Amino acid sequence: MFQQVPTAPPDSILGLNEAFRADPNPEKINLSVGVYKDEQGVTPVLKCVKEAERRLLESESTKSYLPIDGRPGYDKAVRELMFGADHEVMTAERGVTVQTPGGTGALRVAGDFLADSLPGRSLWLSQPTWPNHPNIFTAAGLPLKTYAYFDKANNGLDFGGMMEALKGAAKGDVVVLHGCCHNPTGIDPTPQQWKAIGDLVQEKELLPLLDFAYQGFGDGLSEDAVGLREIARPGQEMLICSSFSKNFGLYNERVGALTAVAGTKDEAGAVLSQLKKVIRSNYSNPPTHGAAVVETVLADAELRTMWEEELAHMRNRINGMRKLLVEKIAACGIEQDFSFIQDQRGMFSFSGLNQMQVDQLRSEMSIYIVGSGRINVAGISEANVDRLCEGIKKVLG
Ligand code: PLP
Ligand code: TYF
Repeated sequence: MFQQVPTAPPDSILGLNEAFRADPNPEKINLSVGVYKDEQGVTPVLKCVKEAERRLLESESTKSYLPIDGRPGYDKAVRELMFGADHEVMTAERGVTVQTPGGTGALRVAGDFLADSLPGRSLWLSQPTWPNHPNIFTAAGLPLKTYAYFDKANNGLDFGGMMEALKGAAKGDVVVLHGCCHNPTGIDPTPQQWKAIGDLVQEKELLPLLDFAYQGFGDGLSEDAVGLREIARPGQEMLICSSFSKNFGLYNERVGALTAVAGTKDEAGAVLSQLKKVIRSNYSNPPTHGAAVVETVLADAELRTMWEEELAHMRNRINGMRKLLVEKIAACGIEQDFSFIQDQRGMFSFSGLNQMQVDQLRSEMSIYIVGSGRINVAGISEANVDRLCEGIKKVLG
């Protein structure tokens, strides 16, 4: 029977890692998959995580199942981290959270919930977006539409085009917004633009779904939540998909969460019951370890301070590499203006390089970036930046 099964194409981003590994060039540079790397090119385990794991290993007394919605302490800590303890969503108790395997798990549970409980709506994705978004929501059976996002001419946000497209959304349609550090462009709305997005969502009665995978990687934990807090007006409904893969470096532990904010506490309870129904028929209940680590760190003053410092270090290193790259590009005699890289935020930068130039970087220099021209800035270091600039100069011709 299996002879009828064709080979599926590899993941457009993760597939590049395999090609990189197979490349024998000792000077190869991997700027593809969005994983943080330190100055030495290593993706470290955070010290706060190691310490939380040490404590957990000592105190763990059972491996029994978690509840379907995960660890209650974790779920509450996730909401507090996003909104702050005093926010109206918290005091009105209109938010419910389920622990999920990664941000990807949160997106899929959200997709299944929408297909089951609120059918018939279109889901709007930014153009471009993370390539797994269309995969996940198509698998959940949702009809997809796109809104303009990237202004190629100015390497900025096409805010006019975005608002124009979303004005065409029907009441009840779902709008996927990247909470911060947009993947792949690195371009986020300003606080004023977030306000206008909040107004539009409210006026048109749209359902915002925030993908929040990089809190703390842009400008800071609360700075990166300005969009989320602007959207979360009194009574406004929303969905938020959190990931702790990047900001806790817990990639392979699969730690995420889906938070649903309803109009009232009772409505939130009904939504929670539906989310649990979706989870039961999917993976039954989540794994505990990574979420226990996050919960432990967030609840302990000493570990939390340690985490915030380690997160700030990752953020500052990335933003420092943005500055260095822009300076080095100018210094090596490239005339084209790349200063926009410094204004982008998060792990990624849309470099403006086209597919042909990306292919040439790979074949002639063993420099790996995503076909869209997306560079993982977190993969740049003092040790490889000169060779990267040499490559960019070469492919620009
Ligand atoms: N959403 C965006 C925008 C991402 O970049 C990622 C990256 O992996 C995810 C979701 C998924 O996160 P996770 O690795 O926790 O599943
Ligand atoms: O965009 C990235 O590089 C990260 C990692 O299917 C990733 O979000 C990439 C592709 C994928 C899962 C995670």
